[in-house]
Amino acid sequence: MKLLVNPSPEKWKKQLARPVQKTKEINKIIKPIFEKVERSGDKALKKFAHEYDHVNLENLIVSEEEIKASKNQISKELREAIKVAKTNIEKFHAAQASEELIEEVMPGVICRRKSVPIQKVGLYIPGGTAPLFSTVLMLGVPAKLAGCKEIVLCSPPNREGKIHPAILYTADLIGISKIIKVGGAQAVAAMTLGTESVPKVDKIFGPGNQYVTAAKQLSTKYGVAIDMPAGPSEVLVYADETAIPSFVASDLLSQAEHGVDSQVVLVTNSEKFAKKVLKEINTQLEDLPRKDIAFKALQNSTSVVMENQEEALFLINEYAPEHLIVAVQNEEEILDGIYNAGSVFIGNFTPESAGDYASGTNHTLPTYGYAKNYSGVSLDSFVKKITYQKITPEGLKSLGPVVEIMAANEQLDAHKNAVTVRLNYLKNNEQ
Ligand code: HSO
Ligand code: ZN
Repeated sequence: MKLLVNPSPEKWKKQLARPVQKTKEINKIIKPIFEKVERSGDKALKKFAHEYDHVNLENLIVSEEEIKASKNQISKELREAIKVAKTNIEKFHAAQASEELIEEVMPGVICRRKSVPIQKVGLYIPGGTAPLFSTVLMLGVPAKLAGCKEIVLCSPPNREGKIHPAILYTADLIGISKIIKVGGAQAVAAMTLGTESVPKVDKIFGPGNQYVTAAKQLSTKYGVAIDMPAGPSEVLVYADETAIPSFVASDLLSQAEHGVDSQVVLVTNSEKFAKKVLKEINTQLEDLPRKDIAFKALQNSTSVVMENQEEALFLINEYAPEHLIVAVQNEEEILDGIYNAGSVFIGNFTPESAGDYASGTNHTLPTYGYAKNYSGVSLDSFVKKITYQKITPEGLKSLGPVVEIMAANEQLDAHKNAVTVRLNYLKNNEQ
């Protein structure tokens, strides 16, 4: 981990810059995948499973027996933990529901707005080194609460042609039954275009590697929406000497173990504290099974000593971290100064892991600086809002002339006429 002491903005901006994504080369690989899926459907998906997942699949759809069997393939303790997490996530996301809004803006002119579920959603759950069954909760729970009609879950199979039982168990617990063994860009292509086994969806959610991310971007060209653009996961910890070095080190490492491209940043007002954290990182790293991954991630990571609080806040907001941990004495003052962050973890006893799994907030968050202009996944991500207006004859009498003059000045006479014919009708039919 690199240590910068009171660096100039140019210096830290350069050091904290996210790696440029190699979209051009990746798109060259993604486009033919979409074309093959479009042309050959399930047949193409099976071929990809053979090529990339090294497995020959007869059926892409996970059978009911496989789903039922998953329960006994994971421990009772894990099942109970998943249930607690599910309840918390449900509570927090259910509380996000907004009531229908009705406003009579002038007499007889009534405007309404209502949330309506996105009908068909696709959830992508990565497999690989860490089976992210927690992501099933983070995407599946709000999808169910929102009332989405069709929920499709895609996840890559292992070499035995199976999806991790914790993923299946969690999906079943939420009530998701359409689970398909397909991973990578081809999964996104399948949910975008539809195949014999995979329904075409309206919006695709979920994390993934660069290929999945690029495929999601491409799917938007086909009229599919995506949760948000994505890059590697990241955390920024802002701590002072009231924080505990071993806690801070554990948080930085928990993010570093996600992948070699993860970014972790420590910002502190004390060089002494920064050095203590770095020492702790080295100690804790030794015992981690994923220490090779975490070690590599730490090589691209930075500790910044920033004695001036205002400058520290400027750095945090400019970096716009996906996860921000605030472990300082004057936490409320700092929180007031934060306007760019995906999710914030406050105080010494709120590790990022709590939000990753079970506190109730969503862990699908904007990375790569997108916290400047995107929110994390929430109940809102699974609905769209339809507006309505109803105008009474009285209402049109007052609003009509406003529209007529505006339309006339935009030189759109048909627009004006749509009001005029009605006002004339009302005049002629007045008793
Ligand atoms: N930190 C990840 C979420 C996660 N962590 C899943 C563990 N499992 C991105 O927010
Ligand atoms: Zn995590």
